[in-house]
Amino acid sequence: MTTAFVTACGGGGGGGGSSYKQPKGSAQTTLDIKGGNFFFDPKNSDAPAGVDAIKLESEGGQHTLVFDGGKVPGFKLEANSGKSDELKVDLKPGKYTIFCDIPGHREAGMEGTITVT
Ligand SMILES: [Cu+2]
Repeated sequence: MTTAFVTACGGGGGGGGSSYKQPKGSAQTTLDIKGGNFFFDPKNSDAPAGVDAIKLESEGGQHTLVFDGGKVPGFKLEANSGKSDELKVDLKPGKYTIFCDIPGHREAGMEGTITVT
């Protein structure tokens, strides 16, 4: 019998989203999405396939914008009241679900889609 010492202390919660690597090239378009308690406006957006920028603007409270299902690993926008956050992303055609990952917000309605064609 061997006792494996697997210490689970590595990492420590990551460095706050800096692991995401933005695609090269300029964005074809910028999706302006407003986040509030508890909604995205617009809820459903369309974007051309390729490199686009997504901007989250908080209309009140702290909110995030992430992709569901690990479709875009590491991508996370985070904005507090009156602030905005923006990142570029390379999107393939398809329908993506986005949501705010702050506990309770998605359930309260902070969910939407981005349809890429
Ligand atoms: Cu939120």
